[in-house]
Amino acid sequence: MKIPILLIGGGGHALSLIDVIEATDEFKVKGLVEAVDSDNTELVGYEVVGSDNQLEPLIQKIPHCIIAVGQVMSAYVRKKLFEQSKQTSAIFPVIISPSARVARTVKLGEGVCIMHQTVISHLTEIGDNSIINNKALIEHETLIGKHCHISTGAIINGNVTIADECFIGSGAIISQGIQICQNVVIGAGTVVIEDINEAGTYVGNPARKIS
Ligand code: JB3
Repeated sequence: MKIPILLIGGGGHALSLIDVIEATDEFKVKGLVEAVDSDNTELVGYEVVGSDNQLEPLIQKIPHCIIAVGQVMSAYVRKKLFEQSKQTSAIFPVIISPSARVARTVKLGEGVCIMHQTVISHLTEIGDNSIINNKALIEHETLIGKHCHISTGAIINGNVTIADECFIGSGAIISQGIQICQNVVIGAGTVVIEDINEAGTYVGNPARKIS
């Protein structure tokens, strides 16, 4: 029997996540939890069953949940919702698309979502509440922190370290062995060939800091 799961958030990322969940044999979407000021009532056939101020009673009824708010410029909302839910009896399962390839030794934190057609090689570790979005490639022995989003089609080569709360944009390339510190945003298509030791936003080939 499929496990009912609560999605916290009901926008674009929730749509991507719903498609991954619908493809699994493990989980079925039971409902969405929206922001207090949202007037959304449903999303592609799934009901909004409440808002953040009803999180605790909702989680008592449906303990498995996943943060379905995405992140681009900041991990703030995803991290806040994850930590708020963790103070209840919430269970954050790992969700893996059946079309993803995840090597046997990969370690995945709570609430990690591995989306369609991603490839994750041996001895890689991914921290709690991180998103590995559709078609991303993460090579061997890479360490990715908590609350990160590796966006669609990004390429992370071997032995890379990415600290907590980073965003790696679509199609970005991170060369082998690179280290990226906490709170870094890498724009779409950026090529990173040197370590990044200062929080901020980086774009271009080679990557340069713009803010
Ligand atoms: O790049 C890709 C493939 N996806 C992006 C994703 C990773 O991030 C997507 O294109 C968006 O840029 C973004 O998706 P997200 O976060 O779903 O954004 P948006 O479509 O704007 O929807 C935000 C949803 O989160 C809305 O339903 C908001 O009401 C909800 N939301 C915002 N703050 C919240 C909160 N929901 C709850 N429960 N609590 C909040 O505090």
